[in-house]
Amino acid sequence: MSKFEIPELPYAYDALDPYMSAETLEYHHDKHHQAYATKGNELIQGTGMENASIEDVMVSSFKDKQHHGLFNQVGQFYNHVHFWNWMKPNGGGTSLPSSLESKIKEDLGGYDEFKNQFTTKGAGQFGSGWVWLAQDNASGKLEVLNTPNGENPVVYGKTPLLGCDVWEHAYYIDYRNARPKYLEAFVDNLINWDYVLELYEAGPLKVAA
Ligand code: MN3
Repeated sequence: MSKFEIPELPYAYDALDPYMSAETLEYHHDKHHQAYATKGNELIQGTGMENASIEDVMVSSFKDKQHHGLFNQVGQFYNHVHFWNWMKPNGGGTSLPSSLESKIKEDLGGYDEFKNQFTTKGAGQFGSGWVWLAQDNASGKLEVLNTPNGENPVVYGKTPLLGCDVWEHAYYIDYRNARPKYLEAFVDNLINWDYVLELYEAGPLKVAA
C-alpha cells in the first residue's frame, strides 16, 4: 500500500512553455517529485504516523529531530502537489480575484508590494528552498516568507496560499543561474490565482499542535 502518490500534472508537459519547459517538468514531476513520494513511503514505516494526515505528519516529524529525514521527503512531497496547481498556462499578471486583491492590499500594501516581496525573498533564499504567500492561522494576516529545503508555512502555524520552488532543479534548465528571471516569469506568467483563491476561501489549515 502506497501512502504518498504523486498526482498527474494538471496540464500537458509543454503547456507552460516558454516559461517552464517540458524538459523541466518531466524531470521535476516524474523524477524529483516521484522520489520524494517513494522515500517518504519508505521512511514513514514503523514511525506510528502511517495513518496521520499529511499535515500532521509534517508538523510531528518537523518537531522531532530523529524524524527530520522523513520530514524532508514528506514536506517536499506536499509542496510539489500544490506547486503544479499554483501554475497554469497564461497565468500570472495583475488580474486577481477581487477578494484576494483587497486582502493583499490590506495586509501587504497591494499587488506591487506583494510582487516585490515575493521575488526579493525568493531570490534571497540562500541555497534550496521556497518562497510563499501564506496566511497566519492565529492572526489571519497574509505574509510573504521564504523557507529552506523542504520546509513550508504549515510547520510554522501558517496556511500556504502560494509557493514557488526555488531549488535549482526548478529553473536551471530554462534559466540557468538566473533565479530572479525565473521568479519574475512565475509571477507575471504562471501563477494560477484561481487555486490561490480556492485555498484562501478554504480557510486556515487544521493541524494538531
Ligand atoms: Mn522541486
